[in-house]
Amino acid sequence: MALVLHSGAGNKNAYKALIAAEYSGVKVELVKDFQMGVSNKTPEFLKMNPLGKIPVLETPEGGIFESNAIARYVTKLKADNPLYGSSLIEYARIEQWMDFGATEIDAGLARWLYPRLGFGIPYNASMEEFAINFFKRSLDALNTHLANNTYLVGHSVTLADIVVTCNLYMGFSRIMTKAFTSAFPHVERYFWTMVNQPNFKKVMGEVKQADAVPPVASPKKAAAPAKEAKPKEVKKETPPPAKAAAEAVEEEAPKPKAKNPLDLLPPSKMVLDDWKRLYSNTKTNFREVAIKGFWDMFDTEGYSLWFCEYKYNEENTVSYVTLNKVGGFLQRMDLVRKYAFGKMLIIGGTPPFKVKGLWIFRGQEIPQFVMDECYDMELYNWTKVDISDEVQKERVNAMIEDQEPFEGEPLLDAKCFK
Ligand SMILES: N[C@@H](CCC(=O)N[C@@H](CS)C(=O)NCC(=O)O)C(=O)O
Repeated sequence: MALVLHSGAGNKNAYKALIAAEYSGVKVELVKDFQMGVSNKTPEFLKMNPLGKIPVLETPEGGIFESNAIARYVTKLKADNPLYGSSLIEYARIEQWMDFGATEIDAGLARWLYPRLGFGIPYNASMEEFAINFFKRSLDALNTHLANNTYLVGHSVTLADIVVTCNLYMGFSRIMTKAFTSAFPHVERYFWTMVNQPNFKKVMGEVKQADAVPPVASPKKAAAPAKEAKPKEVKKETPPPAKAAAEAVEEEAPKPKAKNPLDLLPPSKMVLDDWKRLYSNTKTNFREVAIKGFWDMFDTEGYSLWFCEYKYNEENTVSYVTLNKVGGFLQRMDLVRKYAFGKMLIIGGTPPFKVKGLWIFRGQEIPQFVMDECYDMELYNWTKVDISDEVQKERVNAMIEDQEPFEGEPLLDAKCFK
């Protein structure tokens, strides 16, 4: 009998086991036609979880409730699962971060979000202030840890990352706007890196950050009876336990896809793909062939060149963390691949490493949708290249060809976005 997870399709607590299952090669199926308020009230369900809460995992040996316990069980079905680290101390730290997720992130978020949704404790402005400060303290600690660590424990994804990301998911998608999260840049980087991992994406789909703090639900709405019985649409976030009150935050219907504004610009004589090909195919005489070819084809009206420099270079104290950070940035720039080319240099023989880059964007400005959708952009200072200045032009050349030393220092690595 396959393992059956009893939950709606978009439940952040159910995601924990589903993502762990993807990493572990374990088959877990979501129960069919789950209806909140109906399916979780049946005698069969209550036998598996007397609390009547979801998620519940149905196994051949009976039910398991509590999402962390379910995720642990699924993880342990695979012998020596790397999701549980490779030593006792790693195991302990994985457990530590999972507890942190439950008692700091989940609890902190609940105190802030649920009163606004009219669930549980009634909304009160000074209690909210306390809740936000409590939560910020937790996020600050997480941010400090992530300044020097790509993952919570060790050098790859563990169950701690799965659980804590699922805990953060509700915050990012429901209440933590960009204005709030920008104070925690490492948490931002971590969260977006995690939710874009293929095994997370398969389960969570595309994650979007909340663009506003939900308004306080009116007492009438808050007190309204649960609409739990309404069947859920697959792949949409199931509101938190407060589904009754969560009426206040209606799900939006998908909007038709608008044409990219860059496609509306006057045509350019420069074909970016030609440049990308020339760059990739030039193996010798790079300066004479590729760099010369670049300036021959560069269209100053259709494209612009930009230098970028990481704002927090002093934090780049660990080489692989710095490399991962840049790698993640380039992954997230995928949305602009048709309209951009970039070089990112990781500079220095010893830490802290400097990260500097060169980008070509279609149009005369950095495209707004990139600024809006790729949070890394804000972590860099951007300066438009003045190509009438020979010194700046030569710097462009040096960056394109990974010149070493670069500005007097060796290169740790050079990455290309093409
Ligand atoms: N600590 C539990 C939380 C379970 C929970 O609160 N589930 C909510 C949905 S996210 C629920 O079933 N609420 C229904 C209710 O409170 O009756 C876990 O991690 O599994």
